[in-house]
Amino acid sequence: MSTFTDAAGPRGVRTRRPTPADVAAAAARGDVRAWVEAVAALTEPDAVVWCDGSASERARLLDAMVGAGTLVPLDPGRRPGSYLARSDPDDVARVESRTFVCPSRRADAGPTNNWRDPAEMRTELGEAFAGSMRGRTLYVVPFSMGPVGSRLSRVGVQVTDSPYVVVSMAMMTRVGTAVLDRVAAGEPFVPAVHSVGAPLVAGEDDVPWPCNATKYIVHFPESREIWSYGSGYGGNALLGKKCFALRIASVIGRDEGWLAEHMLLLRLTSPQGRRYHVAAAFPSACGKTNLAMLHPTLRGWRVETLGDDIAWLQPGPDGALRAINPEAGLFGVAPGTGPTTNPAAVEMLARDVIFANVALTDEGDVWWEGLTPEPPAHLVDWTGADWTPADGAAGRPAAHPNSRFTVSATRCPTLAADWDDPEGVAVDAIVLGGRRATTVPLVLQAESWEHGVLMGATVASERTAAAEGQVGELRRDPFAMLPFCGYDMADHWAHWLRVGAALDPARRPLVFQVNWFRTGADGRFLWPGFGENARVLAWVADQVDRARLVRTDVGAVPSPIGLLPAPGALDTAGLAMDERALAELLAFDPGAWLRETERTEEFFGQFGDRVPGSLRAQVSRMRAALAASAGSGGHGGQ
Ligand code: GTP
Ligand code: SPV
Ligand code: MN
Repeated sequence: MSTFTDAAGPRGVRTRRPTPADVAAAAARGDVRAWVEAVAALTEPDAVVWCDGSASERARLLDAMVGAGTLVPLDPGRRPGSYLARSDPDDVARVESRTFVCPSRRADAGPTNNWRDPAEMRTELGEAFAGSMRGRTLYVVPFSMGPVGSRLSRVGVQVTDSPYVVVSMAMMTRVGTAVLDRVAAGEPFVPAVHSVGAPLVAGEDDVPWPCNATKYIVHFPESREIWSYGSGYGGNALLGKKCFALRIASVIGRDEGWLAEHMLLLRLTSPQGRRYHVAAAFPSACGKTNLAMLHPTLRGWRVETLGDDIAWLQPGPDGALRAINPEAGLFGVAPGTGPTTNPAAVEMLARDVIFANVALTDEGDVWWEGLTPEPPAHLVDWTGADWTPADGAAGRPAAHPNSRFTVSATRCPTLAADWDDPEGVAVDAIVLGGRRATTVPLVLQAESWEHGVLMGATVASERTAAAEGQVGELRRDPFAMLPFCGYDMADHWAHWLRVGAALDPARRPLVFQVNWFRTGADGRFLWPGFGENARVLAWVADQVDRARLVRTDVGAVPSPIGLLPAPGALDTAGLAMDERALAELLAFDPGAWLRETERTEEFFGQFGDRVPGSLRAQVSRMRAALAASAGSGGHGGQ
């Protein structure tokens, strides 16, 4: 970490404050130093510090944050090297309503993104960022998404006035000066400007979690720029994650022939030692981290973690779809994480973790709903107030529903030894899913790549606490990318079709849809989930084998909505479930699916003629098949 310049220098020389356009011009020249100076002249920090991601830098920043009250150190005996951050109660999740995608033409953002004219947005940003870092330090954080130097990786530089963001970025990405060397050698970088938007007036005390009621999370996909203002939390502020690795990278991938997706990445090994790589897309807080760290209940099967939130997938020279996890850490949902649901995560969180918005125990440890069956008798809740189980009974959770942990991937006990292989892994199966109380069966296989793209395009899910909005409301979330695609969603489907066409048909991944969240008449989940999800993965692996090897046994039966497990093909031995519940999980209702296809056509309507013709044709075909099936009165499935 080094202080090489004071913003007062350039400020004194300049005749006018640079605009965001001036800042962008410096970045476009590939001149990191000039870009940083321009940002500093715009935001007027007290000092500029270049970060290197070192342990000493981390220690210094952590100490300073403890001093400032931003972090509460946890008991070193119970939770070594770990801290709790309590954010401002108005800064607890992604703000989709303030997330903007600003290509020059509105149509290129598509109907599901908030678009603003880029010139107008730059004017607004110029006003917001003017002097926004006064009284603070501007940190320069050079980072790589993916192993440094891999042909699948891309680099960025984030400037931020939040030490919390610096420490988090060093866990979530590969921060280091090697990135600056690559930029100096001509590699393009994604410039990411972040300010919490809380300038300090001289002599005034800081607050533990500075932020601003007005927020901007802005992307300029054409110049690959990110500007984030007003929030210090998660994907709003750790700009390598959703802003770069999904919104900007999806656009880079569109232009270069690859995919940046909201997907976990895992390796499944069968009792026979056969290996399968699975990439799975579920919306926020719908089970990616849990599946990525799965502890299989099926004997002899093993899951290794490669990534838990984002995958970059690229057709390889071998005709396979090769994938890497561009991140280096996990920013995972705390509530619901416990010894029975995710034992590996509990082990992962034993040390060196930064928790945000969980509860604090009287012993200086952390707690959240689901960590233990019974809550402790007394806690300090995520807002800093006293809490007892009576508060929980009254509907006031001790941990915020979107409370999270930040931890380095190397702390993950199920991490694959070769998780940072620069060549990535060849994906055998793509799994898509969401939270659906009704309609969608436990598992379904696509008949073709095109059908798989239709499945992805029509994913719907009940909203979670990961973003602002009404929890539980059903919304379309194509490929779990609704809040994360940096261009028109229908173009994204067309791009998926193109990428599939570029693959060797013999190596192209099979596509599946899953739903762990179907409920019975009593409103309870029909499927036990978690470790038992291995049964579904084992069927997926079996189907991959049937497609790739010469195997004649029947694993699936066709239906109007796709391939369902053949009777007996899904291993349910030892599952404490009655036959009726199992049948209900795998059944489909032609009437409900007919309504689903009508809603799909309605949904497609907003994208006009950008929807690929082959997807529309498939919906029509499915409709006809469903009408015939409904007419014959037959219920599908087992
Ligand atoms: P983001 O980090 O927001 O992208 O979320 P994620 O998809 O990684 O979600 P995560 O794995 O953290 O799961 C979020 C919530 O879903 C937790 O409260 C889990 O307990 C719950 N969950 C995960 N898997 C299952 C499952 O198989 N069944 C049920 N019923 N709940 C699950
Ligand atoms: C999500 O909301 O999908 C997350 C958390 O993974 S955040 O990084 O805050 O977007
Ligand atoms: Mn996510």
